[in-house]
Amino acid sequence: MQAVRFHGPGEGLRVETVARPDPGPGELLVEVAACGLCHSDLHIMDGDLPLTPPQTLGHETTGTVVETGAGVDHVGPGTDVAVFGGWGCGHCRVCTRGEDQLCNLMSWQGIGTDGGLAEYLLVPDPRYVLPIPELDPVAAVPLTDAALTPYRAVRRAREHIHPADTVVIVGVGGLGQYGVQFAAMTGATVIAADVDDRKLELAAELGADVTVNTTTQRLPSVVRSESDGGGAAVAIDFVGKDETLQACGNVLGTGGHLYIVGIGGGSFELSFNPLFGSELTATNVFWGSINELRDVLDLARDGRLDTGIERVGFDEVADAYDRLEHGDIERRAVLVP
Ligand code: FEH
Ligand code: ZN
Repeated sequence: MQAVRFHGPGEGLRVETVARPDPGPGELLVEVAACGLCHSDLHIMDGDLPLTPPQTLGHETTGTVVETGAGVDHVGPGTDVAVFGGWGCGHCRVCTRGEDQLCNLMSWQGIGTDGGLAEYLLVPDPRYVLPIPELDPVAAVPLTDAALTPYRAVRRAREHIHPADTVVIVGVGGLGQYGVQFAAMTGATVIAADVDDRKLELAAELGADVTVNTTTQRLPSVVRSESDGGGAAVAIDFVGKDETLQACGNVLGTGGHLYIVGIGGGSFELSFNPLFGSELTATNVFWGSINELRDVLDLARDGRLDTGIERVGFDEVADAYDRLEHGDIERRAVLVP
């Protein structure tokens, strides 16, 4: 089968022919309908994660079950599925509560285990495939990561968001555009901040009440005026660099909460800062749980999510990652084998 293989930092990606996997006991073979290209893959290609190359990338996958190993009975060949990609050991405390993504990053689909940028994907456990009988598998593929991760952030932030509050979304790219949609569902005033007007125009279409281009506008003054001087109740950073984390700190009001989703490697000092509100809380967000993926699939089935995609073929993957790195992908680029 064809697969997009990573051979180590600086080695780039190669489309190669590799053996099609055979599912063993408890495993499933999924014929890939689509697999998303994620900004996190760029960090992987830069060597920010200790992968053992060669490795098939891709952690955002949908497809059709074509073969199952012994003992797999709840889903059979011919079933269209969304693949939960945060694969773990399956039996530790976080796995048994369905938050397998918190178990071990190096077990994940497309991180420590061959991923979905291929014609077929071997899934290690039937708990990781969720049937999607009412969704188009190609259109649904961003739900498994680009939507799932922001959903977890907003679900965790929900207890700190009242309808009269202001929520700031920093970075409205592949994940932030879903963060806007979920934040808008809370009823709060949603302020979307980015450096790219095209992304901000999309954010406004997807539910942002106010958009701020931080290259020409001062985010803190916009947030202060939108929040009657109180500052934002919640800020979600989908970039995660020093400057965006600092920008979030500058806009949170007293008792505000910062959710860090982007893995830009930045840091955020919670020490006293006269420009910050007091008693701030910051947390990072790691992908989403199996049941949160069920929630996202339900929202999509009910027509409540806008999941735009850009289809690419194997021979266009390298160029698509290059465009992603330069901010030239508007929705989610997805490989359709
Ligand atoms: C993927 C790989 C490594 C870290 C984080 C991620 C996220 O894109 C998963 O949502
Ligand atoms: Zn991702």
